Amino acid sequence: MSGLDVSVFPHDFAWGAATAAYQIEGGWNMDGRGPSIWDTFCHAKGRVFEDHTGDVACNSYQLWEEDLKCIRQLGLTHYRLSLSWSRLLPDGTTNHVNPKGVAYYNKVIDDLIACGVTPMITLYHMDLPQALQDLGGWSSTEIADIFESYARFCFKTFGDRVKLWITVNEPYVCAKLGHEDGIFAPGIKNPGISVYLAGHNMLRAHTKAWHTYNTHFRPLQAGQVSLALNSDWVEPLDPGCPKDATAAERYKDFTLDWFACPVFCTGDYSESMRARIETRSLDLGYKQGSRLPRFTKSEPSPLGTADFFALNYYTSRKVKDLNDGSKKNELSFEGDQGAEGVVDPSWPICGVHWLAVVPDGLRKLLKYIKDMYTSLPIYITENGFSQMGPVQIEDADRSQFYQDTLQEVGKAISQDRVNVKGYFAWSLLDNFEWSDGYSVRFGLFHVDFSTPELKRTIYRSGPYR
Ligand code: PNW
Repeated sequence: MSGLDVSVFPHDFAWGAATAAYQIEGGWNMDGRGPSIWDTFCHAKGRVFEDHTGDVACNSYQLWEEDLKCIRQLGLTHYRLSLSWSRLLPDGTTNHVNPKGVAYYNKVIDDLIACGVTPMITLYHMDLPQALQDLGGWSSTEIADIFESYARFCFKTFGDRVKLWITVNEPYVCAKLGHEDGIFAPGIKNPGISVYLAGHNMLRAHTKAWHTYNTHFRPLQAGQVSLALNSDWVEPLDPGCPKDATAAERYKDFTLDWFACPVFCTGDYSESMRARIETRSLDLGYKQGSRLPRFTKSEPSPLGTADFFALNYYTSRKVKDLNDGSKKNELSFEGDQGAEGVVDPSWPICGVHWLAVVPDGLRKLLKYIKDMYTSLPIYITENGFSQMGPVQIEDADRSQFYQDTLQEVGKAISQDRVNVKGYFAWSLLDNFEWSDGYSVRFGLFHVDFSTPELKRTIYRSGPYR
C-alpha cells in the first residue's frame, strides 16, 4: 500500500487478518458437526436480515485451500481464526470428539505453518454448542468448567503448533447483544440481569482456561493466552459539562472496564460499577440478590489471566449523560449505565450504521490501555471497514481507511511508546455478518455469494499495508 511508512513497525510485527468459524465455514451439518446457537437462531425465521444463515457462508469448511490462497496472496504473517466448538465436540463436552472436525483444523493449522503463517486461534467466537445452551448456556454456573474442558482439549490437540490463543471473543458483545438485547444468539431478552451473569461466566470460563494453560501446557508449549475485548474510544460529548464527564466514566465502567478491570487491575469489577448496580437494584426494588455476581474465593482469580492485551477496535463515541433520562426507572443495562454514546456528525459512517470511521480513536485507546491497564504487548485482533449496497471492488475509501488507521497505530508505537505487536484486519473475506447476514461486507476479498463457487476476488484495499 502506498503512503504508509512501515519503518516504525517492528520487524516482527504481526500483519494479519481475522475470521470466525460460524461466519465463514458453512458445512453446518457436515461430517458430524453438532448445531450451535447461531444455527438455531438463524433457522428461526425473522431474526437475521432476510433470513440469511451461516449454513453455507463462504464454505470455508470445503474451500479452505481457496482461503489459504487469499492469505498467501496478501503476504500475511498471521491469520486469526476461530474453532467451531460443536464441530470438534458436537454436544459441547469431551464425551464425544468428532475426528473429522479435528482433522479439518489440523489441516488448516498445518497448511498455515507450512506457508510460514502463524495461526492465532480463538476458542469461542459467539457460537455456543446448542446442547450447552439447552443446559442454560452462559447463564449457567457449570459452563465455566465445561469451557475449561473444551479449552484443555484444544490446547492438548493443537497446542504443539498453536502458540497464540484467545479464549473468548468480545464477552461484551456476546453478553449484551445475546442476553440483554436479544439481537444475537441465543436471543435472550432479560434486561439488566442475564447480561451480567453471562459476562461473569465468560470471565470465569476464561480464567479457568488460562490457569489450565498456565499450569499444564505453558511449560511444554510456551504459548500465550488472552481474551479479546472490544472497545470504542469515548470522550464526553460536552467536555465542559461535569455530568457528561461522569457519564463518560460510567460508559467505560460498563464496557471495556467491565472485563479489563477484573483481568488487568484488581481481580474484581470496579467499585463504581458494583456500587451503581447495587444502588439501582435497591432503588428499583430488585430484591433477589446482586445482579452483578461476585467472584468467590473458592475459584481462581481473573487477575493476571492474560499474557497480552487483545483489542477489537471499530469506532468511537461521544458520551452524554442519561442519568435522568427515559431509562432512569428501567431495570436494564442501559439504565444502569446511565450514559449514551453518540456519533459526532463530523465522523463519516461506513456501511453499518454503528461504524463511524475514527482512526485516531484507535491511537488514543492504545495509549489509554497502556496507561490504565497494562504494559503487556497489545495485539489489535480486529479492526475494519464495511461496505453495503452495490459491490465496489475499487474501494478507494477503504484503502484510505487502512492507510489512516495504520498511520495512527504507527504513531502509537513511535510517539506514545505503546507496545503494539500486531494488527489483524477484520476480515479476510466478506462473510456472514451476524444479524446483518450478507448485506454487510468487511472482507479484504469479495465473496460472490450468488454462485455455488463462492469465488473470492481481491478488493483494491486487500493488500492493506
Ligand atoms: C465484532 N456492534 O462484533 C465481531 O468480533 C465480529 O465477529 C464481527 O463480524 C465484527 O465485529 C464486525 O461487526 C461486533 O453492533 C458485532 O456494535 C456488533 C457490534 C460490534 C462488534
